[in-house]
Amino acid sequence: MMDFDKAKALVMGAEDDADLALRNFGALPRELSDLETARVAILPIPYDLTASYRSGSRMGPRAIIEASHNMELYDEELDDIPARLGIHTLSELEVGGYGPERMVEITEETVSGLLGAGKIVCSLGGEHTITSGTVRAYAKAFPDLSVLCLDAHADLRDAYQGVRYSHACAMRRVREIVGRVSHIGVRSLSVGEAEHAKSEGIVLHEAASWTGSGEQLERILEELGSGPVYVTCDLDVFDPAYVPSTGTPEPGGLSWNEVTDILREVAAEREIVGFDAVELAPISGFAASDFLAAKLVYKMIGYVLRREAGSGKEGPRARRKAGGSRS
Ligand SMILES: [Mn+2]
Repeated sequence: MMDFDKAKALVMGAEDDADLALRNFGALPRELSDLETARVAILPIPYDLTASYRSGSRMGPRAIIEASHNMELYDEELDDIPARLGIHTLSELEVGGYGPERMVEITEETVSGLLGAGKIVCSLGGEHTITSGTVRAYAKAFPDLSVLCLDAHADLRDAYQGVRYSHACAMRRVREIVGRVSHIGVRSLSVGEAEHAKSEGIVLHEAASWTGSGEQLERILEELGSGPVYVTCDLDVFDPAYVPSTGTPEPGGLSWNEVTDILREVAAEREIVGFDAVELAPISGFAASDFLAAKLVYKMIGYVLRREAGSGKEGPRARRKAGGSRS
């Protein structure tokens, strides 16, 4: 990754460039967004064919990327510039004309290719069904993968309206691929899903009982095991007061601080190898949800940076922090 001072010069230079009209995540200068050198690949998957209430999540990736153009690239919590990892934004995956099973296959192939090139892939939905494709690719590359699922819904139906690759079945499909899945923020499920969860011994950490205590976080880490973790964040895990722009908003959700506390803890204790943010269905003229989603993605990238910079894999800034010479 790029060292801090060089990234700082580039970021400050880009700020002064009124003509900067790059369409990538973060409106990053070329040096920070080249595919070859970037550690992170942003993959927009504009797909919402199986949406059951309000469609529009196909517009989610574009809204997140546009919001990210107005986001500060300095992270005050980390006192760092997460973009120095390098963030490349791919063009939108062309899946709009396909049924969900084919979309999942195309997603899997694309993500597999990116993993082969050593990228951390951040997929932007689109509906939650995309996660079947990303997790398939990740499970092949990381056999001991676990999945952290932040979602208001259990998504444990075997089929919905006759469709097995429906957004309402997203985690049932993921559970067929990966044994260790931890669900946080659940507050909406059918009686059939509740019975399935009970009979399979699936623990659903309900939003109403989530306090973010050390004990609860410890339990989540236990459920995930010690291997690499994939994070899937359905934005409806947030309370609609934070994120009203989703296909199926549910009252009683988590706050920004609760979600980032979970991500910070998991990123500190486990290796997060990939993530997605799904189900943002932008509401025209209402930007708060889009901005939150963009910042959430950048936060996750920041936590990955902190782990990689802190692990000694990368140099100058980590050493400088250890030496305490920076103030
Ligand atoms: Mn959901």
